[in-house]
Parts: sequence; C-alpha cells; structure tokens
Amino acid sequence: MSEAHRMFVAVPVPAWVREALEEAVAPLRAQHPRLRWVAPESWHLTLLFLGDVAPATVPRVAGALAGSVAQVQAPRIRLEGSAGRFGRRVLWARLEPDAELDALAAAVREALAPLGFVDDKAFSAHLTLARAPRDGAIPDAAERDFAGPTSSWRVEQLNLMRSVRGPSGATYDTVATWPLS
Ligand code: 2AM
Repeated sequence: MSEAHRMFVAVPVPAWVREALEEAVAPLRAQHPRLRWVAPESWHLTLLFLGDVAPATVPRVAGALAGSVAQVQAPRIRLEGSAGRFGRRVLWARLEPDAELDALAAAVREALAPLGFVDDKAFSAHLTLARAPRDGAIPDAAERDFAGPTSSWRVEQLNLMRSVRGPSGATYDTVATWPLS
C-alpha cells in the first residue's frame, strides 16, 4: 500500500508581496535566529489542514475542491502590516478581515467535510512567519517590531498542497491548482 501524504488547502502569496514581506522580515530573522522562520517561498495562507490523505482519496479531494471554487468569488487579501501570535508558539502576519476570504474557506470546508476532513478550529486567516523552537517561545519583541507592508492582492488560485518533512523542517509541493474568477 502506498503511503499517505500530509496535505492542506492554501492560497499562495504572489512574488511581489513575498519580496516586500521578505524585506520586513529580514531584520527580525537576524534578531531572533533561534526561531524557526518559514522560508519565503513556502509562505501561504492555509484554508484547511487535511492531515494524512491516502493516495486513493486524493482524486476525490481534488474533485470536491474543483466544485467548491466554482461557487465562490476570488477574494482580495490585505496585509495589515502588523503581526500576531497564536499563544507563544506561532508568529504570523495579520490580514484585514475579509468576508470573501471567509467565504472561500467556508466553501472549501463544506466541500471536504463529507470526505471526513473537518477542522475543529474556526478559520482564522493568517500568514505564518515563524514558529518557536521546541524549548522556547516567540519573544514579545518579534511581534512588536514587525513592520510589514500593507500590500493587497486578488487571490488568483487555490492550491492543494503536500507537506514533506525534511531535516530542516517541512517543505511544500503544489499537488493541484484551480484558478479563481
Ligand atoms: P499555517 O502555518 O498557515 O498555520 C501545513 O502543515 C500547513 O497546515 C501549516 O503550514 C499550517 O498552516 C497548517 N496546519 C493547520 N493545522 C495544522 C496541524 N494541526 N498540523 C500541521 N499543520 C497544520
């Protein structure tokens, strides 16, 4: 039997936003080298974490996602320029609340719930920048000193992603992608 893959549904960050964000993150990365900083090419907005998905289930997931994107409008994402934390473990870039982004996440969740993929936590839009080391926490200063761009962009695609654990953290592959209109 082939192996299950750890998967999630996300929207990517366009290259020009990544570049602007990277400039803002660089000084923090230098000041807090013990934090596990997400590589800019891996930045994304998770809409739903699926966990382990058996290879035979992937086409059903893809089919359900294709149906879900047909029903929603492409949202606009706006970075607020500030950061937040989940507990003491995760540092993220804050997004302005957006009803269309919430609707996209809800459509994805509705489409995949019948296949058994349910997240107990409510959707909370965020762009993860760093995680605390196992024995540490995100310092207050990392949240306070983040002065990011206030970029905004129209979401053009929805991605089904695979997370691959490696020696220096997880890397992400795009398994399938659907354009939003
Ligand atoms: P986040 O970084 O945007 O919070 C792939 O693992 C992605 O799925 C992570 O980048 C994380 O998105 C999200 N995710 C949500 N719940 C998760 C969980 N319980 N375990 C691992 N990843 C999770």
